[in-house]
Amino acid sequence: MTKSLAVIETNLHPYQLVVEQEGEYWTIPGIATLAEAMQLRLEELRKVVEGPVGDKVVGILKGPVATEIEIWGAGVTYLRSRDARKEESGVPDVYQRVYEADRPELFLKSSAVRTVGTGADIGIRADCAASVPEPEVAIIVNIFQEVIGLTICNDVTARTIEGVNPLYLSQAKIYVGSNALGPVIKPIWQIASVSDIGISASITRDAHVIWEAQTSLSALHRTFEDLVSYLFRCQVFPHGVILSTGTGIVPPMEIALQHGDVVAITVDEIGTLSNTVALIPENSHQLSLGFRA
Ligand code: DO4
Ligand code: MG
Repeated sequence: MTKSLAVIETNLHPYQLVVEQEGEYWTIPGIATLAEAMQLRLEELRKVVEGPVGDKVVGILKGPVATEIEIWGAGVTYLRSRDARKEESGVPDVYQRVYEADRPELFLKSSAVRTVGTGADIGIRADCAASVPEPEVAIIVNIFQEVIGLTICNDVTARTIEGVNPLYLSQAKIYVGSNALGPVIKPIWQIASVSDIGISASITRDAHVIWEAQTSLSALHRTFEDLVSYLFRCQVFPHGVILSTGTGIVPPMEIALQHGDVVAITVDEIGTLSNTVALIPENSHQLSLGFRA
């Protein structure tokens, strides 16, 4: 029976790393969080995870993160993404050039508090006409720059804002509910052939699938090693890092997310990340503090 890694909220810990098997969770002897697991070399981690588990625990499944770990994104790493950006942007040349360049596009995407897991709401900005899901495979990278596992990322994007000007990237990429990860981390040693991994996504509205598409990791224009090596240049990641490797699936221009839509992303070997879309009001900060609008 294969084991996955999951992060759950328990009475004792908001982000407890556990072994998941058929929907049940078990503690990992000597390791409480994903940040702690990132301190081990891949082979050491493998021995611990494949060894005897600890106690059975119950908790709420969250995105597989830890408070200290940053989530980064890579962009324009598939032909489909390059073409979609060229179509939506006033400056298409920027995307053509980065697709062809040796240096990839890399950007800070999210943190633990800005990440949701499967089943939670993802957000669309009230001040953006069209937003889209970006179904991606994310790699979990330890402090030795080794990929220890894969998870699914929905790099939800405020398409209109990014299209107006590429310098608005952070506003298009980072806002309430803009990052979903999960449902679990599939350890890399359990994956026979990474390039054969299929990725599919759908948007369901009022019980009807209004859009679906597929790709596979074989269409990724960069290697994991290349992306990791650029990400670690002139950087420190003392707790490891999660890097979402970019989208190869982008809805056509006429499709935009609406409040109540359900986005499901399925990746072979990992599972399905499913989230309902919620409209994020412009005054969400004041509302979160209980202020009156
Ligand atoms: O260039 C903007 C970001 C692109 C991106 O997120 C992707 O290709 O996945
Ligand atoms: Mg993306």
